[in-house]
Amino acid sequence: MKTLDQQSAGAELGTNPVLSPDAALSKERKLAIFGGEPLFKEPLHVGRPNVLQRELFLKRVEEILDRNWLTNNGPVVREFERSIAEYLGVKHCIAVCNATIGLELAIRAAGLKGEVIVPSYTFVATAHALQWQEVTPVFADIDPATHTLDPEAIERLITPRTTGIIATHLWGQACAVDPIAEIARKHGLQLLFDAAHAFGCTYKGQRVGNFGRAEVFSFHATKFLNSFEGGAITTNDDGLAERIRLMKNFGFKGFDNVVYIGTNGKMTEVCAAMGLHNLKRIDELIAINRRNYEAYREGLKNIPGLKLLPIGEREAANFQYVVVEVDEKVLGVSRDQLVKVLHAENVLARKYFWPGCHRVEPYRSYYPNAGLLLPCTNEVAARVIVLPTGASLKEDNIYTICELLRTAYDTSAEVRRASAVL
Ligand code: T4K
Repeated sequence: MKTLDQQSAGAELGTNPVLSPDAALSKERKLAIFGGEPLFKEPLHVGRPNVLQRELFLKRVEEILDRNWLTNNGPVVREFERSIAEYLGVKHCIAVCNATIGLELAIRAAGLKGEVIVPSYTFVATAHALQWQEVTPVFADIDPATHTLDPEAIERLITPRTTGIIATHLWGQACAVDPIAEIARKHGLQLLFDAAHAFGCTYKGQRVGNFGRAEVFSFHATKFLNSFEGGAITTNDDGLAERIRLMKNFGFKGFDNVVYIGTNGKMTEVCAAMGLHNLKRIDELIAINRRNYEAYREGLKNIPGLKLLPIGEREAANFQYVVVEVDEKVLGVSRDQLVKVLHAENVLARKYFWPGCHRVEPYRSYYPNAGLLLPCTNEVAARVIVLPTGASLKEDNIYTICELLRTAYDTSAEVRRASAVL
């Protein structure tokens, strides 16, 4: 049997980022931030798409073209939906064009109105999906240990106008499902989950996709399981599934009968083919991410001031985000200065989800004081960096990135001076 490294090397992964010829890390090497040559010739992205065994995917595309059925609930979309439902052990899966539209459909079909409690520390699409449906997102704080919604913070924000909660399973790990579900039950609130990051993850041994009234996944190109663009809504509620199916197809029930205000949320056949192709390789994709995560853990373990967020210690996780917290006082370099060091070397680390939804428009104008109730969100958003991972990254690249971070620590005084003038 091939090792993961061999499989990765044999797969078509796009261009592998290689070290610049004379830029190997050594004591004498000048960091690019000081004018040295960047360590990597090509940018290393956090969300490089995984495309394994391209020829098999292209064969599926040929079949679609031969069939001349390109979208509108075609056979590949139906197979993708069945396969997801089976994998998750959920009754219904409705494939959609992306998770943002998926969230809007779920919000509308579940009848959310007035105010809905969401984390501010999430991708802005979670809040936008509500606002787009003219529902007010009310931002609750997070647990700094997991970066996901703090159940106690939710309860403090419930008003007579509150109709629901949308909790995000962040970074490929489930949020505190049971305590949040208990609050929703106690107050008669609807509960949806933004599961964009959490395909393949479990909570108390059960796969994410089965909780609340519905959960919404993303299969965007940057997700470890991608369908170019795409998403899926999963639910065990027959009535809700039926409404979502109608709503995603303009509200059509039969040829000429429109029964709802609907939209166009359909997934295309080619997108479903990509999703299905990747779903068949899901164990391999998770194993690659896990290998990367372990390599980072090893590489970062002796660098003071950098803490890898623990993932997958008690539950199944997909390891698709490598999240590191920067303690400026210990490292001697701030998070933003560290990002400058990395970007100069072509390591395009991201500051997800800086600055938090409450500090971007329109929310910062609508609720200028929201941050007063979000101390943990503000702190976490200021110290997180997300590092590159995925199938296109080699283990060596990871150790090089870690050495680079070590150099930033060793030369922190110079880094602070250099980044001040950039
Ligand atoms: N809820 C949550 C919690 C989410 O994180 C997201 C999306 C959603 C909901 C909504 O799901 P979708 O509607 O998208 O299905 C990216 C993604 O665009 C976004 O899907 C994702 N979350 C978010 C966390 O990251 P950006 O704008 O920060 O990064 P982007 O798209 O520029 O990609 C990151 C890097 O990946 C790029 O620097 C380059 C590289 N890349 C990207 C693409 C698209 C490639 O190498 N190839 C590519 O094809 O949002």
